[in-house]
Amino acid sequence: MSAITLRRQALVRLKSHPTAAYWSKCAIEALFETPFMDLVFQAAEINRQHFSANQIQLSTLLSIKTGGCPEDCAYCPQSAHHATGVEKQQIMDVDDIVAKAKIAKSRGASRFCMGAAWRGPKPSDIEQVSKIIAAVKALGLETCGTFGLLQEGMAENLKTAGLDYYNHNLDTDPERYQDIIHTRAHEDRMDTLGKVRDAGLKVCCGGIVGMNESRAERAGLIASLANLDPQPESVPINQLVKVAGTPLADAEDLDWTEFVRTIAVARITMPASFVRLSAGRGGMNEATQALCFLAGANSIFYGDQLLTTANPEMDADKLLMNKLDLSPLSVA
Ligand code: SAM
Ligand code: DTB
Ligand code: SF4
Repeated sequence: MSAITLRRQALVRLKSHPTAAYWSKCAIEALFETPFMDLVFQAAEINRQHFSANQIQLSTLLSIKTGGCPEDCAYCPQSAHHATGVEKQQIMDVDDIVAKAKIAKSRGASRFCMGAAWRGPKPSDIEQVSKIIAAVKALGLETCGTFGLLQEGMAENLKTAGLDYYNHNLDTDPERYQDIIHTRAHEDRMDTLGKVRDAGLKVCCGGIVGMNESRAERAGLIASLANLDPQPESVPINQLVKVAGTPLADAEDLDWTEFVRTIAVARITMPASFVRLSAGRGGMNEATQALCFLAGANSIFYGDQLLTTANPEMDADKLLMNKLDLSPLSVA
């Protein structure tokens, strides 16, 4: 049996000592409906019980293999199914990646996250990324990889190479998964998350909001994350970056209060996890970001570029952190 499972199943299998409460979609919807000020206050209180409220973790992201992905994720500019103008590239050279990682470290990032536009890596890709991971790890950075679905043994290979975290998002409400992605199933993601846990890697697992989902569906996404047992160490909450050519290019804007609510609900339901205010910060003003930090977000992507789209400039983030007296969390 895999070491990660949905909490409902865990309660059946491990009745004697469940590790945390099972979160029903209904209970999470009720949290979403809490008056805004009460919700943010509750989330801020929980945040302070587990974390320093004045520190945030900084991760820098790099796309090490861009474009031409065979998957058809409706949100993604790197899918070969969508005409977005993102060109297919080969995997970057180790030296070029290490150069980027050195810059990230010198600017204050504690983790370097490497993404690849694959359905999943081939054995030869694992050999190549293992060299990359070892070289980045040797710089004294935490390492994170997001390479898609993993086959048997691959998570162990990544762990041996020096990988700390594996990012693999559940992305949307399981009940809606097939409306957003047709080339794989929610269960395929769960299978890889199990392999990642079994190999002893830390789990980074979150999702995207602003994809025309209902509030109930946002609650369904948070439930699917909060009921992972154990809960993920890191939970990226992405606001959809709308990219021309993708099926979601014209998605309805999500009101900023609803985004802050989503952060607060993630913090309350996953009290000990880092909650990352991830993609979408480019479209958010400073005050909204500050409210997200108050509501429990304690990590950001720090760098001018996400994978293929823009992120706030590092200097603008430094300025914001100064204004809010937030200091970067260093590697333990
Ligand atoms: N191919 C791998 C996979 O899908 O797991 C790794 C790379 S993929 C780009 C990593 C994550 O980026 C996705 O799971 C999704 O959450 C996020 N993402 C992709 N496009 C996005 C967009 N337009 N806006 C926000 N997040 C996005
Ligand atoms: C995550 O949850 N968000 C990041 C990271 N994990 C890999 C990716 C955001 C991608 C945004 C669209 C782009 O730049 O291509
Ligand atoms: Fe491929 Fe990942 Fe983009 Fe989906 S999200 S199209 S799997 S790169």
